[in-house]
Amino acid sequence: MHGSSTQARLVADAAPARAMALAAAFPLAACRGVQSALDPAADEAARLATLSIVLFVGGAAIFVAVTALVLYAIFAPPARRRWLADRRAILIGGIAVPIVVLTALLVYGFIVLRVAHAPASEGALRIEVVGEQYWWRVRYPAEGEAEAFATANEIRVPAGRPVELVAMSADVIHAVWIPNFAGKVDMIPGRANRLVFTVERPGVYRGVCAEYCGDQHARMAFDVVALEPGAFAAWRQAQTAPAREPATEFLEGGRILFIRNGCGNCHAVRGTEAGGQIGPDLTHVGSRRTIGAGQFPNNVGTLAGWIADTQHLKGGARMPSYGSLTGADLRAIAGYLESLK
Ligand code: HEC
Ligand SMILES: [Cu+2]
Repeated sequence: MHGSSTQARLVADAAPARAMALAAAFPLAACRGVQSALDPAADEAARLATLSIVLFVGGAAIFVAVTALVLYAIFAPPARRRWLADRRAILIGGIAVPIVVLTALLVYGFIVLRVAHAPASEGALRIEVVGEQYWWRVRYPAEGEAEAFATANEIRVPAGRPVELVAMSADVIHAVWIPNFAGKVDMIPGRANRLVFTVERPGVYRGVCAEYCGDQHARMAFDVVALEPGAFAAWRQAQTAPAREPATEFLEGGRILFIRNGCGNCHAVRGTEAGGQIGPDLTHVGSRRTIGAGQFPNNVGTLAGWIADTQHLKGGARMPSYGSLTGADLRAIAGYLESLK
């Protein structure tokens, strides 16, 4: 009995300390992650993170110094703080120091940003990303042996090679932001803005739309996968291929239903008669990690749910709900799409 109550007291005593340790770790934990500007995975984001830290530390130092001076001016004995009213103190502290400090930070900022805006080097991989209400069209132009292809809501890049991301818009202003890789860049109709970065660390990251673009702006995200060069080449090769032939009668039924319900008017499935260009290319939709522009994990269940009630899951998306499809038909269409690896 005695032992357990001591133990209880020890646990109770440790609780505040543990809570404090947790509270201290929390902001640090928030810096890590798939969508964090403070956890850089590419050169450009690393430069921006360093710039942010230098500006923050500089600002904090100035804040502390000014606060100390204010407290001194209020609480020091009048005889000792008289020098504060001296003309020289004002000239140095009020004019000379701010000019030197701000000029130094400004020049440093210019140097960092000039490197960041340097044109892409020769061998950069060009990827065109088009913002649409409320999803991302992604195009890989032909390059050497590799043929051009389109995909959606997912960008894959090789690690160690410069990437030139060309940002465009099909309707209103969007902005593309992959915090772990680089800063934001606006997607403006009729313009092509560029973003250049080299990914240093393979992994899975997340990008978002960073400019309000309508009802579902908040549900306009995408997956970013950085691969080793070999794995990237294999992925690119697989994406240029036409869609897989259905392997079973059930999946063949799904393909027929896909065409019969008019899905092909908006979606392309290369290698079939579906050639629509209004919505995302679905040729290899089964190989993507998520659907609905980064909203739902990609599996037969979420695919069926998406098709049956698009407007409930993402009200305002430019795709109608297909609530009148029977369960069997939904399963077949979703199964077919899931098989398109
Ligand atoms: C009027 C055009 C239109 C029609 C018809 C249409 N869709 Fe879509 N579809 C879209 C648009 C636009 C999106 C992107 C919505 C968003 O995320 O904002 C989309 C998204 C999807 C997605 C998710 C793709 C991804 O990568 O996130 C799937 C799967 C899909 N549609 C399947 C279908 C099926 C199956 C049918 C037929 C039963 C169909 N669509 C009919 C326009 C259409
Ligand atoms: Cu947007």
